[in-house]
Amino acid sequence: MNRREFIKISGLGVATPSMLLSGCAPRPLPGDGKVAVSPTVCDICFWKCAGMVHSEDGEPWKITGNPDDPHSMGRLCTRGSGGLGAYEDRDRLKQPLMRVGRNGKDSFEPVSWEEALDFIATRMRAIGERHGRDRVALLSHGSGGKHFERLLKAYGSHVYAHPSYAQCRGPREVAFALTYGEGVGSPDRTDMQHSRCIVLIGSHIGENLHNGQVQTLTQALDQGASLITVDPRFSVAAGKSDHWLPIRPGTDIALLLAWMNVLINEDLYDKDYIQRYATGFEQLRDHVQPFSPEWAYLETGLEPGLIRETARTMASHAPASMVHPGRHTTWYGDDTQRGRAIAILNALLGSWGRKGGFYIQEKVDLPAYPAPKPPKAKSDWKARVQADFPLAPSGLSQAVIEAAIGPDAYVKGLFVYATNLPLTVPNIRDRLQQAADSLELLVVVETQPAEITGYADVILPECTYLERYDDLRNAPERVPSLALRSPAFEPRDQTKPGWWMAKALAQRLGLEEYFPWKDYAEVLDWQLQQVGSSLEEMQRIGVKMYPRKTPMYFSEGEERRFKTPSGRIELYSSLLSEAGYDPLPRYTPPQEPPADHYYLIYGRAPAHTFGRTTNNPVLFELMPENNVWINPRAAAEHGISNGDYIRLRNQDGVTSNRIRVRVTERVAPNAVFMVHGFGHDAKGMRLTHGVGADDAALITNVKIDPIAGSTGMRANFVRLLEA
Ligand SMILES: Nc1nc2c(c(=O)[nH]1)N[C@H]1C(S)=C(S)[C@@H](COP(=O)(O)OP(=O)(O)OC[C@H]3O[C@@H](n4cnc5c(=O)[nH]c(N)nc54)[C@H](O)[C@@H]3O)O[C@H]1N2
Ligand SMILES: Nc1nc2c(c(=O)[nH]1)N[C@H]1C(S)=C(S)[C@@H](COP(=O)(O)OP(=O)(O)OC[C@H]3O[C@@H](n4cnc5c(=O)[nH]c(N)nc54)[C@H](O)[C@@H]3O)O[C@H]1N2
Ligand code: SF4
Ligand SMILES: [Mo]
Repeated sequence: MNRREFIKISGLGVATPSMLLSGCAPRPLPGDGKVAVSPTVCDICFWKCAGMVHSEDGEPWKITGNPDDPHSMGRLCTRGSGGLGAYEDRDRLKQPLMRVGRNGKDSFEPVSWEEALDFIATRMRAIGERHGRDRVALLSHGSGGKHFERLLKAYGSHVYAHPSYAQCRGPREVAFALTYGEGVGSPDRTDMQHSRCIVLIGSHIGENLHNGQVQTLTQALDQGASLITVDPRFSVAAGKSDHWLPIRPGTDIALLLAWMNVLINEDLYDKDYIQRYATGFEQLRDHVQPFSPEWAYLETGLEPGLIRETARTMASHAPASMVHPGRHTTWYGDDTQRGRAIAILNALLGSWGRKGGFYIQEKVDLPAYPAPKPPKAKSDWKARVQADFPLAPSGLSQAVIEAAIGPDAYVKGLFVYATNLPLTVPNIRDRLQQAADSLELLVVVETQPAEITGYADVILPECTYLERYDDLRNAPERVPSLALRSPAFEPRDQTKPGWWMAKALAQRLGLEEYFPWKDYAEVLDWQLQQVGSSLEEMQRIGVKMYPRKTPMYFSEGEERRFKTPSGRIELYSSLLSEAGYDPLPRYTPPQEPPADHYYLIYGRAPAHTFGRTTNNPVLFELMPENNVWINPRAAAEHGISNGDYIRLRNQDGVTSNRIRVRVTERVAPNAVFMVHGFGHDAKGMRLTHGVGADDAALITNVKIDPIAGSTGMRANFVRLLEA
């Protein structure tokens, strides 16, 4: 294969930010035109709120929450309301693009859909003949990825990974599955509106705007629930808390062990629940003996009295006492153990399966559209791609990229759908370039000219979620429901929905039998007919609720079998023990910052989702750049003032873009905080290009979790430099 270079798609014309924004001036109320309303499911983040898109004479007006929707409770967040900006963004991809090499220089040229799809199908066939059909992988994030998953399955490949596992909630899902036999799932099954006590460990709900969760947290607080927030930063949630525990970063397991120590030694745990459901209590009791609050004080910096008091508060409200499992949990590489400690603490409080703790999820029993069963995969891909992580239930994005490097690579073709890998998977740019060099086919399905497109052979422009159907939302939750995403507008330019691309490729590969429908409306209507609805009905109502078939909580004194090897809640994990890992959570002290360095902490801001919205003109207006939070003490030491621009240099000598300083007491003197998703170097994203700094660039020390295989990103440190 030829070596190929990373190409930055550049803007097509010269435009000033105000020109780029001008399409998005606030809209007047509708005039005399024809107003239409159509249902959607928001795709700006993964909470999947259902809403209604309002337009006048086909022109966008506004998006509102669907009042019947349990995810949004009728209200969309800032980002969801700004979703029209994704449709109107002038920098969107407009047509299929293909890499061409001329005079030793690569560039992208516009091609027709025919040409792009023929090229992909031809390369896929060649890979199948030369190496086997099991060698094409998919990396995807978001609901539309399903269409490509179906395509690859039909083709004979089963290699897929989503960054929502190894870069996000993987460790907590593995931890809860080891303990309770099932994960937390999405939406998180937290029964917050009934909680009397809520513990947030680095979960910054309020900045992390998972809509329904923010609303239920608020509801709980209005009803007088106690809130305990563990965060080295004075987050929005910390500001609403009864207790803020400003923990030394990376020492959460020490705190969790000390809390267990108090609950057990002061006899505050739910004895009946533990006796009825759990196994391994004696081992746990012995294990936590050395971890007194006094011991934890030296690790965490939190007063022993405060640790005792908060443990007692939790116990006094149990079982309506919920220690939140967090969501983005890939922190320090011991994340599955931290997740286990959280799961065990909840078992001691008896909160799993109990009102105010964690409810039992249910979804609609929705049949799939009739199609033949896809062929079995020819090889055990996990044994080839991620053999070191037998307990990881899902694909690891970084391992799939690794498995695409070199002449003997296992992965020969790769589809990337809606994930901007260079900013998403830590320390991956070089490896991604090497993978691109080795791969015989790299297809990127995108809406924007994001960084990932620069590595592609072919870029397929998808229309936004406002211009297409996708699968029905059928999420496991409190009350089962279905929600419809339907097109509010015709796809702009030459963009197409993912389902259309997958079907068109299937036709070229002789796989039509797996896509035996005309278009996606037919699939949805058939499915809805099976559950007493129709596309016509859903087009009107958007969300339909279904009755639960089983109770939402364990009933009093009920016997239950859990899906663990022992059939019980495993405080002591038999699977971890058999696989040679610590069967009870063990604390490993975190790395200390080198001299003159600060802990690098990152997170979310209400106005944006990662890097996918920073070029959205509506949301750009709300928050054009990120800033770096610095404690006044550190600022004074460096002679830095609020509003100054500085650069950050990490422990490995990597320097960031310039970033504006926010001097604030809300971050600890030994740490700095920044919002993820800025500092784009993709030229085609003209609004956001070069604005703010990218935390991913500074995350070069990656701590792989030995159990979940996920990428811990928080063991990085920065110095402050003049810009
Ligand atoms: N450094 C650092 N890394 C992180 C995180 C962090 O905080 N810091 N967070 C981690 C977490 S929690 C997660 S979940 C992951 C998220 O990782 P990603 O899902 O990769 O997040 P985004 O950067 O938003 O990239 C989404 C891409 O999809 C494209 N896109 C948007 N809508 C559509 C669509 O409708 N169709 C198609 N085909 N493409 C679309 C966007 O243009 C964008 O390029 O990142 C993880 N990585
Ligand atoms: N507005 C908005 N909301 C979002 C998203 C978004 O992009 N934008 N993304 C969504 C997604 S996919 C996810 S996964 C979630 C992520 O949301 P969460 O799971 O809530 O957040 P994290 O990013 O892990 O946590 C960031 C918090 O952890 C704190 N922290 C840092 N180090 C430590 C430590 O060592 N110990 C403790 N206890 N705390 C620490 C930080 O100060 C910060 O407040 O957000 C979701 N919601
Ligand atoms: S929380 Fe906000 S961005 Fe996420 S799906 Fe709901 S409305 Fe959309
Ligand atoms: Mo995430």
